[in-house]
Amino acid sequence: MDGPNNGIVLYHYSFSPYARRVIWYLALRGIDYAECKQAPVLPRPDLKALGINYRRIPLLAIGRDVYCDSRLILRKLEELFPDGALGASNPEEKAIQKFLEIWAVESGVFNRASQLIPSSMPLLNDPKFVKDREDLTSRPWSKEGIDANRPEALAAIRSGFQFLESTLLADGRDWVLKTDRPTLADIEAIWTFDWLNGLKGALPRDLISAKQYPKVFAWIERFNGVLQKAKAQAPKPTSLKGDVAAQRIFNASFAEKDLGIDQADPLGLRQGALVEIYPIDSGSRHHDTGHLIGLSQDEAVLHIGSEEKGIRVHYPRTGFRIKTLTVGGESKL
Ligand SMILES: N[C@@H](CCC(=O)N[C@@H](CS)C(=O)NCC(=O)O)C(=O)O
Repeated sequence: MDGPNNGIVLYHYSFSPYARRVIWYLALRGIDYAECKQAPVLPRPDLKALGINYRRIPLLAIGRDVYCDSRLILRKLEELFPDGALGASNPEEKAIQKFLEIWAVESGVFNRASQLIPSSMPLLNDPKFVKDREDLTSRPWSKEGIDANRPEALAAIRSGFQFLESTLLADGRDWVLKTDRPTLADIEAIWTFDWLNGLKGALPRDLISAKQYPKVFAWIERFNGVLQKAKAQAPKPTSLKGDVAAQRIFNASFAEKDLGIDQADPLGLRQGALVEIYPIDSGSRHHDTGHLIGLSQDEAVLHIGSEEKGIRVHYPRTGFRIKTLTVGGESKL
C-alpha cells in the first residue's frame, strides 16, 4: 500500500488486550505503521471525525479503508501484505487457527477472562470507567457483580489452561503449529492467557501457575521473548494526532477495489442500500450508518460520509447485525 507507514493507522490504547493482538502481529512481521492513541473510555472524537460510531478498540485504517474488529484486521493484514504472512498454509492448520480465533473471541473465553479483573483494582473505583464498561457490556460492573461472576469465570479459564497444556502443547512443541517461529495460531491462542498472566491478582497462583501448567507458562515466556526481540527490530510506530490521522485517511486512495454483494446472503441486501450495522456481543448501542458497498461471507462494507470525503468501513460478517433503514416502508435510497 502506498503512503507513509504503509498507509496504516492503528487506533488503540496500550492496555487493550484486543489491540495487542494486532500490535504483536505487526511487530512479529516488522510492518511499519502509524498509530493514533485513544482514551480507554468514550468519547473518542478522533473516530467521530471519521464518521464512525463503532466504539470498540482496535480499528485499523489502510489507506481510505477502515477495518473494525481485530479478527477482520488480522485477516486483512494477511491478505493485503502477503509477503511473509504469519497465517497457516494448509487446511488442517488453517482449521486450528480459525478454531482458536472462534474459541477466544466468539465462544467467550476472553469474555470469561475479563470477569477475572480483580474487583479491588483501582480502575474499578473510577465511576467513569465503570459506567463506560457497563455501556459496553450491558452487565453490572459493581464489585458485587464482579465477585459473583468470579467462580464460573475461573472454572472456564482453568479449563482453558488445561486444554492448551493437554492438547496443543502436550508434545512439548515450541509453537502451536510446530513451526520454528510463532505464527498467527499462537497469537490466536495466547493473547487471553498472556493478558491474565500480566494482570495482577487476576489468577489465583495456587491454582493456575507454572506448577500446574508448565508448558503453557513456558510458551507464554517464550512468546514474550520473541516478541521483545521483534519489537526492538521493527520500525517504531509513528504517533499521529487525531486530525492528522484523519487527513491522512481522507486523502488516501482505497486499499481495496472490487467489492461485490453476496447474492446468497440471507438478508438479500442490494448494492447501495442504506443500512446500519453494529456488533451484537458488546458495544451494541453504537450503530454506524452508511451505504452498503460490499458484502461477503467474511465482511460487510459501508461507505460512510459524503461521496468525495467519505471512507469505507469494514466489519466482520459474523457477530454483527445489519439492518436496512427505511422511511415509510421504502429504502431511503
Ligand atoms: N471482537 C472485537 C472486540 C474488541 C473489544 O471488545 N475491545 C475492547 C478493548 S480490549 C473495547 O473496545 N473496550 C471498550 C472500549 O475501549 O471502548 C475485536 O476483536 O476487536
